[in-house]
Amino acid sequence: MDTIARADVLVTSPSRNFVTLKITTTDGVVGWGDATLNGRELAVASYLADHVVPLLIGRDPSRIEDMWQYLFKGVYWRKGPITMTAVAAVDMALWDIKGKVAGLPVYQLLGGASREGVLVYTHASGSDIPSLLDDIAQVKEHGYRAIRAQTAVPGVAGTYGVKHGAYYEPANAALPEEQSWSTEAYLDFAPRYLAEVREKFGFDFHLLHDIHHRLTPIEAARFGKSVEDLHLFWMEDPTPADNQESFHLIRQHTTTPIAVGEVLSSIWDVHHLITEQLIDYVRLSVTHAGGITHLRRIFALAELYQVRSGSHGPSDISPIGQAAATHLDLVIPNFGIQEHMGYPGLVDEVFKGGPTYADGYLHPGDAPGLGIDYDETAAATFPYSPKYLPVARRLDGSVHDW
Ligand code: KDG
Ligand code: MG
Repeated sequence: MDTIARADVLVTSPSRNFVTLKITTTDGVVGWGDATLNGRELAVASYLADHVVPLLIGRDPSRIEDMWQYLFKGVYWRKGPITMTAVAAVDMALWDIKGKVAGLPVYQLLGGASREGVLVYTHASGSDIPSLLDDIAQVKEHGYRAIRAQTAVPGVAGTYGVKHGAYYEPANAALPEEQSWSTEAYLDFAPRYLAEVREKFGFDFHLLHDIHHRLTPIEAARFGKSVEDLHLFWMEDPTPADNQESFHLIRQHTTTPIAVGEVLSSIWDVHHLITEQLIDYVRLSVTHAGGITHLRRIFALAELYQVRSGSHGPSDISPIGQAAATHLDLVIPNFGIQEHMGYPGLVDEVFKGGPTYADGYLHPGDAPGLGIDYDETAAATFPYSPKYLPVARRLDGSVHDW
């Protein structure tokens, strides 16, 4: 019987940090899994190398569900982003191996394509309204049918979501940068710039906006109400979802659709949001939510409540995680949209292949497994470089949600 012969945890930083799990079977089949958790990369690398890799050796790589249960239930300490990212990496690598052994792309193993391609949204941003409008014009030229629009807020130094150069990279410093925040300035400015976007470009594309957990429920309700005429595809993370109940309050006031999930990692983090129909899009990622095996279960629950998928796909999820997401997106009946930020150039030197983009859609391709390769020689030339997400402080100096 083919068993797991070895597993290696690889850390590289071709412009940004990525953690990758490589599983090799006794037959020489290699599976790749993404284990990148922005700003906490080495915690997941250690969890894998010190506590998971020794458990994998000699086990049957074809028993994906059993491996998932073993790593989730078997360890006693369940859930949380570090654990669920580590479990995800093993899960992805095993799906990659299963596809390679079968000679089929992973989406075929999951039931086959339900659509021709995966609708994606990308980011447009600016330091002010004119530069945001210029960026949207450029993004539209690349064929995107869905665009997330963010602009720096006057008086708020370092507003989240704004690109510096060609890419948005929030983990930007060896120690967390301190940024500022004013809810009043944001609530005054954001609806006005989103209105200008619709005024200039019309309504024939999906417009998305990320609030990044910055509002209280009643503030989020006010925001959602104020942009109803702009027909946003969604307002993302209007308030932290630690208290799932609090979304009842937002729902009572606005029909602006709501998307939540990028910092969450298990079905238990969203089950109330889903079963009470408090959100419209669930945004957990394959990489941070236990892999294909667990995210598929979350999407299956969501389907019963007419909640669609909208997975997180920033540049801090590696191309392996993005590939895994694209396979799942192609199959599930309640797919909504997939985030697609793209990567800085050096990333292509390490990660080879993966989904292809055309005309607003991604496709995972038909190579066996996840369809992506990792160049270990190139990766070794980009050593780990500590990078942290910023911290947000209110104008009075107190810490705000990031
Ligand atoms: O690691 C944090 C980023 O992934 C996050 O800031 C990006 O909010 C984000 C998004 O929606 O992609
Ligand atoms: Mg977000």
